[in-house]
Amino acid sequence: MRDAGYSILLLPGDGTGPEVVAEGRKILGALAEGDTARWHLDERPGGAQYYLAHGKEWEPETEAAAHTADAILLGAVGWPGATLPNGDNAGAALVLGLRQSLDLYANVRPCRLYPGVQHKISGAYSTVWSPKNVDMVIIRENTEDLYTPAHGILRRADETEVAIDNRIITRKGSERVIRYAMQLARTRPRGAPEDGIKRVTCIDKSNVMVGCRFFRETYDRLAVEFPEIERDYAYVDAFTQWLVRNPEHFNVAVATNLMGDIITDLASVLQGGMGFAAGGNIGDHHAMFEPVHGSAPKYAGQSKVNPFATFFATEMMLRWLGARHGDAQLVRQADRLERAIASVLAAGTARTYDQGGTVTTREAGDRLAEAIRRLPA
Ligand code: GGG
Repeated sequence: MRDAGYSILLLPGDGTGPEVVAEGRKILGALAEGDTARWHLDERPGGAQYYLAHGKEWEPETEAAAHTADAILLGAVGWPGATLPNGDNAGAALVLGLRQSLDLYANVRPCRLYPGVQHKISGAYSTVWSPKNVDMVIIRENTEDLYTPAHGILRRADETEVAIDNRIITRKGSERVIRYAMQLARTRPRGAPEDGIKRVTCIDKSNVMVGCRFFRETYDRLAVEFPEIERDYAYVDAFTQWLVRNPEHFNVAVATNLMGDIITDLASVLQGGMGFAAGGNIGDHHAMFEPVHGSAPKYAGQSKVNPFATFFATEMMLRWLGARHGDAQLVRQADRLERAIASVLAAGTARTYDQGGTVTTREAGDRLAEAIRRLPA
């Protein structure tokens, strides 16, 4: 452990972001009780609403703090009407900007249905989607593809005539995210729910696009280094139906950036909705954790949205920090947080509106904090 504890930067962002990050903060506080203080929190504003008020997305000191923090917990960004002069959404510096400047190349999105959570297909468990058969991690490449700023527009006589986004797929970007997926599959003891096999599915559109063909060739070349991992392939269009029909087949899946973004939103339906979907943006030296959902402006200020995605993001953050620094106590705290989350979800005592409940964001945080205190540090 670091002598001064780990520095965790909180970037609540916009809309409902500050509401869910406040609950994440509450949970970190409950974990720290009875344990020596292992982290210190540095919370700073920024995002689209900050841009509307101050003419900039964040202060230079906030960006600098992101580069020196041991880990970052982000809320959400985006606000209607907050647009930069170049047409980009204000607030993107905190998400897309940090993914690039900190080189957070693997976007890790677990998709697991916990007992007590209703998936969003029918509102009732079926034999197809149950906690037994939804337990996968989708890895999304996070720095290239259609997200690189290799784009432009052609304007003639004040009319936009053409808009072009170039899709960039590099050897380095593909290799490192595929290797990340293979290494993760090695560490997942249960493998795929269907058969326990440690399987990595390469998701692409290699029957049409050269970038995807290159991505799949890279997958095949690297797979040789991981003989214990079963190779598996899915064209992205077919994957969308298999994901819903046979989620138990999937253990770890790896995809390019935009496809990964789309399929993880779909996958979130199997885990109870976006209110449960957490993501880790991981690089070799930095990491940022976030609920996958956006700022949900229509719910802002109502203490209504589901904070569990932020709780899962917090758990991922503690686990990553613990592994990175060889800090077993931090890993135990991540385990404790996961057990507390599982117990509250199983008891059904923290259901927010999206789960058909009436519990507020704050009350859900209170219930989880109580559950944490019941478990030994
Ligand atoms: N919770 C983070 C957030 O607000 N994300 C919105 C966003 O800009 N996402 C872009 C992406 O993940 O592709």
